[in-house]
Amino acid sequence: MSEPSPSPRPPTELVERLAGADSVAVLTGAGISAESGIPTFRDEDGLWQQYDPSELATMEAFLSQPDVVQDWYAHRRAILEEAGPNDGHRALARLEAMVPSFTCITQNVDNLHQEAGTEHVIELHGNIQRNYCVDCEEEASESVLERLEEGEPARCPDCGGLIRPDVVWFGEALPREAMEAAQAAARSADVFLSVGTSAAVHPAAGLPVTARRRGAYLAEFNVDTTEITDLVDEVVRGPAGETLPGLADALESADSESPNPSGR
Ligand code: BV8
Repeated sequence: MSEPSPSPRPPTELVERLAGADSVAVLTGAGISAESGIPTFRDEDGLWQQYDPSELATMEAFLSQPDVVQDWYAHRRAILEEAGPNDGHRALARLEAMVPSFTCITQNVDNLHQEAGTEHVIELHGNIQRNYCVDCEEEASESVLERLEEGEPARCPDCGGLIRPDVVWFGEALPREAMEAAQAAARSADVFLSVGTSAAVHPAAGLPVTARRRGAYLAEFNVDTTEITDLVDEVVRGPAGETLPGLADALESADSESPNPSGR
């Protein structure tokens, strides 16, 4: 069997910065899950090309057509059942073990960082695997959702309220604790990586800006330019499933060559 091709080597400046970093923060978006087969939002084949976000990812849309919105999230959970973390998610879990303080701030709702083994994950936009009743806020089990009669929305068995996914819709505030923890991580980061995000959605997109303003070395891992490309110190162009393993490999060899390897 042929050897896997070596991951592309990242720029040395970024590796040196990481090797000397106490605190590293990463903001991830849908792009890191693209190689797991999960559609992004704004790419040509993305979710928003087929659906209008205001039609499905707002409370107004949910209240006006709850069964349609519930079906859309059930469809996305079904895609997730076939998907698993990719080499990009796994590389971030490796990075976490090699730096003293590591925070993975994700806009994704797919749980793949946790499945890849990353321990310190901040979910800014919630998690599609969790659902709850809009009235009594009781967490809803999978079986409640399965009872989705054709055209009838799933309802809470206790109070009859509508069941919604535990994600942040447009116009909804992000979970306060998550946002405060993410801002603290951005403010204290020596190195901040923006991975697989178009940086189009706020307030998450403000985190790399905060980090850079507070002196972090800011690198962007993406296949394309984004709203913050002009701002970053370094662009690592390519699919995260290839560029992040290359970064983890390079940091690992830098650590093994240095007299006092970083890490916990
Ligand atoms: C709020 C739902 C206030 C969950 C989502 C300031 C300025 C401008 C606008 C606003 C602002 N403040 C608020 C707004 C309004 C709005 C907003 O930002 N609108 C934008 C569109 C203009 N923000 C909000 O409404 C937020 N709420 O601010 O509330 C408030 C305060 C108090 C009280 C009440 C209210 C809520 C934002 C969250 C919305 N929810 N999704 C779900 O169904 O999933 S947004 C959606 O976009 C996802 O959460 C996603 O995470 C997020 C960001 O998208 P990306 O992850 O970046 O994905 P995208 O497809 O855009 O890009 C993919 C990238 O990957 C691309 O760059 C591509 O090149 C790259 N890529 C592809 N393949 C790869 C790759 N990179 C590497 N490797 C690859 N293989």
